[in-house]
Amino acid sequence: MVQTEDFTSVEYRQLLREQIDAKLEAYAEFSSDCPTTLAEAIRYSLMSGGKRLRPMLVLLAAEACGGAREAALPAACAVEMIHTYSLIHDDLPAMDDDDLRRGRPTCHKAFDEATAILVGDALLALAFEVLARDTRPAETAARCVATLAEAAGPTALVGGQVADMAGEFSEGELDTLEAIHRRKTGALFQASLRLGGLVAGGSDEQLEQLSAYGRCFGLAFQITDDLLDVAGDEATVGKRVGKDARQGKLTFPALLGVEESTRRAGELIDRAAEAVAPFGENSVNLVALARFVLERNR
Ligand code: GRG
Repeated sequence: MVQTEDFTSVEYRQLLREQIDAKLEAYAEFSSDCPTTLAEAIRYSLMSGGKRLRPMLVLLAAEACGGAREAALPAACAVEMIHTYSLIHDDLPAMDDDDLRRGRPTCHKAFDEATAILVGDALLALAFEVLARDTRPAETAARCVATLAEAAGPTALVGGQVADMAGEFSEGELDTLEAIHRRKTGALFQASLRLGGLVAGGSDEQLEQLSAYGRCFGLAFQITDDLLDVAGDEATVGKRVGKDARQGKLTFPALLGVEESTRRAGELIDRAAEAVAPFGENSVNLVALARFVLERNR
C-alpha cells in the first residue's frame, strides 16, 4: 500500500507514532551512572502507550510551516517528557492519588513514591537537555527552551495545577474553569504548536495562527477529557473514570451539561481549523487531528 501523508490514514498515524516512540526509546537509554531502577521507571512511564498527541502536534505544526519532521523530533520528545512528568506527579498521593494510568499501575504504584517523584524530576531535566542540545540552530533552540519552560512553569502548567487543586470556584465559574484549563492543559498544547513552528522557521504571523489553533484545541481537548470522565469506559480510557463527580470537581459537563459541553467542543475545533486555514493544503493534517480529538474514546 502506498504511504499517504494524511492524518486520516491509519498508516500515517502509525508512522508518526513509530518515529516518536523510536526517538523516545533512544532518549531513554542511559549510561550506567543512571541507577537501574530509575532507568526502568523512566522507561515504564515514558513508553507506556500514551496517545502522543502533543508530539504529533509538534510534527504536524512543523510540516504545516514546510519544515522536516526529523528536525522537529527532539522538540516533540521534549514535550512528551514534560507531559509524562506532569502525569506522574499528578497521580501521586499528595495530588490526585491515582492508581491507574495509561491502562496500567501508576508509577508510584509500580515502583514507589520517591521513585515516582524522581522520575518526574529526571524527565523534566531530560526534556530541556534534548531540546537545547538537539534543536538547530542554537538560536532556535534557545527560543524553544524559553517557550517550553514558560508552558511548564508557574504561570501555566504548574500554576494551573495549583489553582485546580485549590478548587475555589465562585461567580464567573466558567471563566475560572477555562482559566485553569488554559494553564493546566492548554499551555502545553499551545507550546507544542509553537515549537513545531519555531523549528520549521515559521513567521511570527504563522506562530500566532498556530497558537490560536493550540488555544482552541487545548480547551476542546479538556472538555472531551471531562466528557470521558462522565461517559467513558475505564478499560478503554486507561484511567479511572467518574472521579470528577465523586470528588465534586467543577467540570464542563457539571457546569454546562453534556449536550452543551459537546457543542462547545465542536465549536472550538471549528475555530481551531479556521485559525490554520491560511496554511491552505499544509494544514489538512492539523485539521484532521483536531477532528480526531472530538471523536476520541480514550
Ligand atoms: C503535576 C505540575 C503538574 C501538573 C499536572 C497533567 C496534569 C497537570 C494533570 C493531569 C490531570 C488531567 C486529567 C488533566 C486533563 C488533561 C490531561 C493532561 C489528560 C491526559 O492527557 P492525554 O489524554 O494522555 O493526552 P496520554 O496518556 O494519552 O498521553
